[in-house]
Amino acid sequence: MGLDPVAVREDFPIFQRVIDGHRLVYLDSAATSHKPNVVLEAEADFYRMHNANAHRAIYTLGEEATELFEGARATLALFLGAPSPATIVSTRGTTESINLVAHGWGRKFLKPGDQVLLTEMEHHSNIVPWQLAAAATGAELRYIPLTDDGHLDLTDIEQLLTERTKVLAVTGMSNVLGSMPPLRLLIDAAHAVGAVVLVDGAQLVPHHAVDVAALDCDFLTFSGHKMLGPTASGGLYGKDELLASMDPFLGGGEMIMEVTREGSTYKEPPFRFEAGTMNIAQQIGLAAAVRYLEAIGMDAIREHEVALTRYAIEGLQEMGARIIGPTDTAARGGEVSFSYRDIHPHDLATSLSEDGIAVRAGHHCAQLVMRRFDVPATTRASLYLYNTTDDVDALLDGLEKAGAFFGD
Ligand code: ALA
Repeated sequence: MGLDPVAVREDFPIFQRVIDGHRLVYLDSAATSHKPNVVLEAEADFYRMHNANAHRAIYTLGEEATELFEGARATLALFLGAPSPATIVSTRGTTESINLVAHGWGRKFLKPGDQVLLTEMEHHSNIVPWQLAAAATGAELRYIPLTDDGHLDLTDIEQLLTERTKVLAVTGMSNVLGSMPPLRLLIDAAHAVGAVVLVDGAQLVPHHAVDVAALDCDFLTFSGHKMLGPTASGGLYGKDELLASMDPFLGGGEMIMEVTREGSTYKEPPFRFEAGTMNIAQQIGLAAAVRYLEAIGMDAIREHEVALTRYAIEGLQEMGARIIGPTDTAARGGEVSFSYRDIHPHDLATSLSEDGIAVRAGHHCAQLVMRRFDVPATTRASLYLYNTTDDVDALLDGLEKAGAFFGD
């Protein structure tokens, strides 16, 4: 049986909110998702019953905290098809994970003349860390362009992906366009020229089953708060040998073997990359989110979102909205960017908010995409497992109302 979003909503206390007399119509899960009771309880239970620092204490609470924190790592490893928990580094999310790789791997291994291949659909968090690494090492950045319908334009891929390419960093699902690049094909092509591949999974992992072993990516980054987990939860998957070859990102307590006046030696991964007190409660909450997603089933979630995305795109098109991104739902997720008449996205979002409808308006931290499609900003409705066709209908009604108010 398919997913029942109405039943799912019962698990999320926030949907009891009434905003200015309206029910909450939340269409901004690409920015952050809401949290079911099981996640809120898991985090609160840690603080109520087990709170202590992990990896440091020999007393009962300390052992429990360590066990729960390491248990969360094991849960994430299984969820992503990773070969062992040691290949999962706990981080505050995708931004930190990409910075970790750009710093720990990029600054160590990139040399002048090497190339870093990105795409024009990347979020700033998968551009800026590489710009910093390129500036520090003398490497060059190159970009895979986009087609008019918002997919990667792979026409010149053989000129872009060469033996000079040392790393390909690519999103698994665009936060603006929704497009899903052909990861397997890109990973195989990158490996054929000796490049490593980082997949930005911030939008992909919450919405689509991911198996890092089958994908054969070298790194995968993800954010817990976009997949029903707490803010400041998330992680980095990295292949064993790559993580082992990397320099630490942050220095501090618990990531060292020995510290002398002259220098330090470091622990093996993942602990080498986990300096200081970690996001213990958040990772425990994230593990609860993963168990919740698994109980519903990632395939059921994907199926629900494909149908709802199709419904939203068709409804928007019927109203004359311009969809910025692919309209075919086969290779895209539920991040639906659009412009409507000539109404500025901020005006549109403000007008929708008056009816309790939450959408994001702006450049979505993806200015290269805005430039490519020649728009200063878009309005974006993003869908998740708790959204219904009623939510989409509310959006369409809200647009009609805004159109009457701002229209010509
Ligand atoms: N990256 C998040 C978004 O696309 C914040 O909204």
